Amino acid sequence: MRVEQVTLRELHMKLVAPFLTSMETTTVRRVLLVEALVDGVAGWGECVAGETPSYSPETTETAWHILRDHLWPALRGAQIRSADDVSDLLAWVRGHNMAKGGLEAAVWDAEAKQQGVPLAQRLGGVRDEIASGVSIGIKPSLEDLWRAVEVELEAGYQRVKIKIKPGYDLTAVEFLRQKLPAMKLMVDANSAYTLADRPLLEQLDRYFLMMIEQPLGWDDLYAHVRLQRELQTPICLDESVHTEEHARAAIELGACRIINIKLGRVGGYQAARRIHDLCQAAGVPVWCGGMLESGIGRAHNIALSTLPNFTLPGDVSASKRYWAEDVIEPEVRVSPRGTIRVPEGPGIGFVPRLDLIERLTVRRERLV
Ligand code: OSB
Ligand code: MG
Repeated sequence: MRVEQVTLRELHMKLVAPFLTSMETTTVRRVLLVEALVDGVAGWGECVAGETPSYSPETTETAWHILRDHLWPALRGAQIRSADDVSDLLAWVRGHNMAKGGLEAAVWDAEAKQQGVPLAQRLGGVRDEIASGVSIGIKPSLEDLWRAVEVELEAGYQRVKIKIKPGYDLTAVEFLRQKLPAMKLMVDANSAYTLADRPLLEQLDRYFLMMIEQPLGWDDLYAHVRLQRELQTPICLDESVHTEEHARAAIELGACRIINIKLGRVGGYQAARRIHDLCQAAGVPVWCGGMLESGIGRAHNIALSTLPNFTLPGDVSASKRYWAEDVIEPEVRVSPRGTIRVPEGPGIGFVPRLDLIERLTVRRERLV
């Protein structure tokens, strides 16, 4: 196989509602799509880097630069046996996992399309539907939060994750627990706390949360080890796990009991699958996180979530929660049981809407 050309596109996509975390508010996503032409077959990937470097050091802007000036030159002209070879060719670049992940994913889609099989099957997936949960941003009031939770439970979602930050944590959790004592509930702090907040974090233990996601420093495994020792509730790491080595360290040191896997954060399917396998062997369940993706990234998240150790509902939810119109056909839909059917068509199994993609594109570059 040879990757003949790559087209980068930046799309501006307005969310149906602003998304608030402990770090920032996102209103318009700068979506970076990667189209790879592999032996005449087009595959699509999405680089999930954010508009600002608040979640990870990468942004849409840095990813574009790294893709064009460093990753593509490393792949150009190379003869590869399979999409699994791509990450090795890109490994000399330190970090920039989201840029790598977008490019690698496009080649995986193209390869599965060439073979005429669903990407999920090519990856070793074992499910024909995945369990879907939602991530609910920080709301201006508890009443607004409750309204948002009600809507999602009504729609059938299997678990609710709420974003928390100092001053919007215990009260929000206690409020929801009083309303629904048995709801599958978890919180995500996006690194908003430090070990000095231990008394407060220990109080969260009273609410039977499924897990507390990334409470402490984005790159601080050791602080999480110390916190997990004191907590009954499992810690789930997101930001702190960028590589298989981090995952191994986190598990062996006891920094977490659950890992959120994001294709972008770990640099693509090769790393994601290795982390998945490592966690499975260690008895650590994983789930698939989200990055406010367009339909292209969402489709890849569905494929990834079919692997056997993705045993917890992820943050992969319906297109309409994010977009008035999504860039794939059909859009991602969620059943009343809170599940998403894995498509049976080749590759990602959703068709890119080229007309809409064209309309939303603000920047395009063809790399040959
Ligand atoms: O921490 O999981 C996160 C969105 C952007 C950046 C980081 C995170 C999130 C989410 C939303 O929680 C997940 C989604 O619905 O796509
Ligand atoms: Mg998170």
